[in-house]
Amino acid sequence: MGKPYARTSHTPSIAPEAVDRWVHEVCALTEPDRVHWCTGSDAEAAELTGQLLAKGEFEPLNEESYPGSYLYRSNPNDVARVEHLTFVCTQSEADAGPNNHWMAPDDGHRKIDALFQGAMRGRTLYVVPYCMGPIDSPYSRCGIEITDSAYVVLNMRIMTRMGTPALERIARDGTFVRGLHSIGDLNPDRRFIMHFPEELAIKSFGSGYGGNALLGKKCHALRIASWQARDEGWLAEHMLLVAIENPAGETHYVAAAFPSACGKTNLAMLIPPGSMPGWKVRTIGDDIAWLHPGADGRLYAINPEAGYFGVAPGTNAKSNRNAYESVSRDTIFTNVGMTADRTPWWEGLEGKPVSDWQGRPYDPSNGPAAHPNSRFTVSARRNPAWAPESELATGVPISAIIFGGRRRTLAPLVYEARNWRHGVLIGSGVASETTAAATGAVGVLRRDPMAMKPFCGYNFGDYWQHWLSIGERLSQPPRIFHVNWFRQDEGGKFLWPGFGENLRVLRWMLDRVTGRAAARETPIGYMPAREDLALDGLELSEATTQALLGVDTPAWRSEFAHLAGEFEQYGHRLPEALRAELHDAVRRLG
Ligand code: GTP
Ligand code: SPV
Ligand code: MN
Repeated sequence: MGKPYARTSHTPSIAPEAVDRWVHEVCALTEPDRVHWCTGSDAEAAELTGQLLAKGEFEPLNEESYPGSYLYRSNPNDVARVEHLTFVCTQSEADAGPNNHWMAPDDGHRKIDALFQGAMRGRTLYVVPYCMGPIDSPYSRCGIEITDSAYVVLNMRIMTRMGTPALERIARDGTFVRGLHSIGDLNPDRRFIMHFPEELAIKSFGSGYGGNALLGKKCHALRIASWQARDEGWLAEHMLLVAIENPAGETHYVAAAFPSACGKTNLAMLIPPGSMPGWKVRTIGDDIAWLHPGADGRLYAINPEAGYFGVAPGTNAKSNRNAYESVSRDTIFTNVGMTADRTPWWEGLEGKPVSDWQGRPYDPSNGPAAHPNSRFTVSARRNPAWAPESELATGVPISAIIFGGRRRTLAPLVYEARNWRHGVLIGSGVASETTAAATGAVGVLRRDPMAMKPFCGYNFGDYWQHWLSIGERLSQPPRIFHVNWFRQDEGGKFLWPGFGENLRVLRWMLDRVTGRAAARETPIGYMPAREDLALDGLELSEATTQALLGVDTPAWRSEFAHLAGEFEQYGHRLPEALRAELHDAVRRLG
């Protein structure tokens, strides 16, 4: 039985009554043994770490080479986002749209509250106040996550501005997003991730994995925030944010939306290639951007996060030195392997694993040592290329928006939209091969508009309309581009070297922004000719360059026919202007 509402001596005096009342309601429902209000202090983190070590949930790593770092192994059935169990619960089903799984709010609450009933018996309930964005930014938004997982608390402490300053801001704002989370019994049959955007509420049960459990991230900063952004006139996007400085000292800010595990972290931390001396790249964000039209007609962006929850496999000193150096201390590793001297290990590193991500002795016949979606959690401040602009309350002005996907064929290395409206069409047409970031088959091509298919908290038709209206408010809109680093030959070999070399493509984009680079007009948009891209030293064959920079007209015709078919499911919610834009795009193919 629940206890009646009463502030206790453990309630921080700054906690607004609405917060305290909600904590009591949740206690009555979940019946925890203890309640802990998180302050975000070092001592608190040390204590939680000690508890996880004592229970064997954290494996200590080599204290000399990886100080302050731990390995966490999740339940093998709980290693990725679960899109089929993720719901948007709005009064009207059409508001969630065909792009979301929908449940009526009453049904959603009933279903998941039944699971929460008594779920925290014997456990500690943690109250985790957090702020998405710099504490003093008018663009930031706060939330409180209630969870029974100390692992979640420690991750939230790295990924957000967590603790007392956030609770103070909540008291000032008078509003916050309510996120309720329990790892439950990790039974996939009792696992749901539910969103109630009309109530600014999230309820997540039965998973401890990143996007399902760190509620500030995809649940709040994308699904709930995209809904708020539509109402308030801004955009919440699945985008990295990066500062690029040319040898003349000019800095441009670029935002890029790629689907999960398609290269955002890598691009955000790019190391300029030897062929581009004097260029500097600094990271503002690697996953989420909140974009606001500014008084000067430009688009301004903040990164709501404070850390990286990055894909481990493939990360090494050559592919992504900044990430590799970031994770050398104070890092939580989830589902990677380990070497004999307790060094975290994943595919793409030298050395030899002795245990795999499930803690078994490593045996190649069991598959990779690290789970393909194994991750590191680390503070953004650990990144040698961390940009101080990350703390700017006003955000940074965006010069270019890039969309991209993982496509073996069709999409060329780069093309540029004719204007904002055409850019919205290009974004809505993003398609990509599925990755290990979500459960289900890998390598299947699917439409992933603006890389937001799993994350848009409302109907895509309304969302595209919102994108079009944001464009109308910008007198100096960013230019919009599309890239594909993942073209392959018949043998499955990547045609483009990628990683640091991608800066060659970004350089062309920024030269387009400043009017310094030429382009040719093609039926799909503006493209560089071979000589417009600095390709020196790459030794790409003529055939490879042609494949990377060519437009296969018949294939694009069928691509657009397919897109037109998909648009139809949005019915009258599809903006007329987008239908007209697609019509023009088809006409240009002849
Ligand atoms: P999420 O955190 O899931 O949103 O992923 P992300 O978009 O940040 O992807 P990330 O940068 O972690 O890259 C995912 C995988 O793509 C890694 O295995 C990288 O090594 C690989 N990758 C990244 N950039 C490139 C590139 O330019 N070329 C190729 N071939 N692979 C790349
Ligand atoms: C993604 O899947 O896009 C991620 C990891 O960035 S998660 O936090 O699980 O969403
Ligand atoms: Mn992501």
